Amino acid sequence: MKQHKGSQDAMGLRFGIVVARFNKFVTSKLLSSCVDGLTSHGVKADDIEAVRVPGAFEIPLVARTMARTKRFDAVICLGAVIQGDTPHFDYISAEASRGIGQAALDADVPIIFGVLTTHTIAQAIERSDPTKFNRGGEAAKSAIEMATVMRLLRVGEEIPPSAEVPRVRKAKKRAPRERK
Ligand code: INI
Repeated sequence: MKQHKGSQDAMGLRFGIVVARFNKFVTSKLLSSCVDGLTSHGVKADDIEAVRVPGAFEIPLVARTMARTKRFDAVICLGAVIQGDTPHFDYISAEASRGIGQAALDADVPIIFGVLTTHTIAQAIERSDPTKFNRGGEAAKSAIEMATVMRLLRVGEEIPPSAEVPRVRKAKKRAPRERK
């Protein structure tokens, strides 16, 4: 049996990060652990681009747009949706997860779900603590594994994953010929 496995050697790979500002006390920690995770596996700081968005609801569109540029081997989404007293949580978390999954399929680029969805603030603080299991660092590892395994699978494809998207020229419209 042939097996394909990603690695944690991220040298030369490029990553996009989309990070929500909502619950910044949590998402800023996710971001720093994610960047540390990438650079500690060999990614150059210049090869990481981060975009901030208002909240988790806005993440999918920006992640999809970044992924579709084909400038990144993977895009990492970071956010924190914390349950309150209203059903708002359900709408935001459902849309973020559905949208991020859809964006990856649309763009054909790995997009990593590093969005915390927790019942309490304490749970969110615990899962973003850089000294403990941290979802930002975990997201970095998943992104590297997915980027490397996709490179393996794509050997032989004509367009490498991080190549620029070729511009498609629109055909000029010709005036219809007059019938004789
Ligand atoms: N956005 C979050 O990222 N986390 C939350 O917990 C949250 N709550 O609870 O409201 C949240 N709301 C904002 C939302 O993501 C959008 O930014 C807003 O609705 C504008 O579209």
